[in-house]
Amino acid sequence: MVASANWFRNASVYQIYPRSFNDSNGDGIGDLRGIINKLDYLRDLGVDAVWLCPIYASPNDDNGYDISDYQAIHPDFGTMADFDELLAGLHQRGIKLILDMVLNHCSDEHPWFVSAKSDRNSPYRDWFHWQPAATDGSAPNAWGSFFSGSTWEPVLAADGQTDYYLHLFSKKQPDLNWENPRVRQALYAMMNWWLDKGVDGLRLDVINLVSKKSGYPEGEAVPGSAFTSAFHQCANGPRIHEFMQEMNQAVFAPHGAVTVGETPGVSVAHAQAYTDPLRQELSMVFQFELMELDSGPLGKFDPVPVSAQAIQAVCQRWQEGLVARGWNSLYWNNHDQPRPISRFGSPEKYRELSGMALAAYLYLQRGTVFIYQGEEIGMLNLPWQDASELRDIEAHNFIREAAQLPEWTPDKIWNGLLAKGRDNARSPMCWNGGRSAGFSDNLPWLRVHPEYERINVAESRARPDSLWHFYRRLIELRRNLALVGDGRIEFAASPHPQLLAYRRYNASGRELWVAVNWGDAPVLLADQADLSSWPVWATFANQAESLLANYPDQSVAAQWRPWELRVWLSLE
Ligand code: ISL
Ligand code: CA
Repeated sequence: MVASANWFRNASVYQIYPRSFNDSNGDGIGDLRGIINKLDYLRDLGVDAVWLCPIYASPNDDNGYDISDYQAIHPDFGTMADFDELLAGLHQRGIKLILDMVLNHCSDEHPWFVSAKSDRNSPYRDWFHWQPAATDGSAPNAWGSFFSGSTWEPVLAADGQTDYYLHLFSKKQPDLNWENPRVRQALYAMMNWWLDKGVDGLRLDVINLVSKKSGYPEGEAVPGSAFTSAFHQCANGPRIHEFMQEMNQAVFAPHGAVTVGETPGVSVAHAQAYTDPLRQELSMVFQFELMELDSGPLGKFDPVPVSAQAIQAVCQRWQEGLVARGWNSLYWNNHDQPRPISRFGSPEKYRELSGMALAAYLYLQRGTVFIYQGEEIGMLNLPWQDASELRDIEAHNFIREAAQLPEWTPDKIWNGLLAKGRDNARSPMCWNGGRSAGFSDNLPWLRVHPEYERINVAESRARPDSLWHFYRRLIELRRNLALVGDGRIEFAASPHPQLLAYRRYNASGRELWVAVNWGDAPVLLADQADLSSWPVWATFANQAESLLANYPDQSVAAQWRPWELRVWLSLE
């Protein structure tokens, strides 16, 4: 039994979407050797670990989240020898590796499912969720998929009977039946195989969906959809904690592996149960409340504005909710979410200033930080021309389904995709101002951001006051300041709706203050009453050292410039 790891508490993890990170062989697709060629970049940025999105054999219906062989490297990405070299190269630089594990479903081209689908008597039949058609031949119930349409796909058997299999995502991603202990044991053996190679942790894809309610109950209808919510019927199901604890004992604990569960829709209460160390389930989870703030009445593709106060309220709820039991992850984006400066910041007028404010405000809270490739140079959403440029199955299925629904006009659909489409995050990493932004010697699989000559790694690293250097200092500060990992947190009431602030503190009395003017408009706290509402603030400004700022000079406490950030540490 390996001591349970705690390295993750002050850590900053860098998420790599391999298809879009760096192409070493000129086929327009990122690959493992491309990552190997950037290991010194990761060391220079100072990250503590890498989360690597799926690299396994897959037909790429969902870009690798549909796995057809869990222990083989997709030929687009290279070989197992390349993987071993990458792992060694990371470890030589003191960087740990977290692999992505997709356990709720596999590919319909996985041999398990090929066998199950072909023969009702296959030994693999009950590795999946099968249900007979309803009496009228239709799907067993009206559950709706994350990727539009029904979650049930019909299969006509040789005897003329139609059975349906469950897929919460695409029809090429059949859900695995976790009620079957042989399924769980096979998945545990696979994960142990990777951890035995020296992998340090696992990111668990939609792990809170693996325990389904028996009988697949109908559930409530979802506004703006012809379907009920499969998600609400499957999230945090009846045996979920039993399964997490079994997996922890069989896989994580013996290796001291760090785990982060992706848990769409998780509440603070559920997260306490998943991440309370005494329960021995997961190290932490990805919650979605910050990511759902801008979802309007018709869902994620119906974006609404988000206020600074709403952001602080979510942070406060999660920070206070997990301070005694559990652990937070802290992230603004990933391969499923749009670029954070485009979404929450000021992409036109204050791109880097708002990027610095976003990063410091969230990443100096209590939790493990997850930075997504390109975030550190302030990459933005793309001005996509039309749907032919998009590659994401979620987008194309959404376009097809929404076109049938009266509340979705073509403009509303397209504006939703521009703002929230997952291709925004999957556009190739911009390394320099050269051909294909230095990502590839050929035409990349997905459009390169048209502003790559202005926004790229080489330009950002060459400028000492850039967002890239700010991230490097922030990552270093997080790792070296124990207060960030272990300190308590108190959010300050704000004298102005744009001003957000909190303090980190510990028993020794040291304090770290973080405050931001969240918006393009300057704020002047002229009114003495305003200032007095921040008593510590005014005092603090004179008895502390400035650790991090996004303006070169420290203006007076009353005046706040656009997106101004201040981080102060009390003197010893
Ligand atoms: O994409 C989303 C935005 O709403 C999320 O709903 C996302 O689909 C959900 O969080 C599950 O994401 C994970 O599982 C999917 C895969 O497409 C995503 O890339 C992965 O992060 C199915 O494996
Ligand atoms: Ca390649």
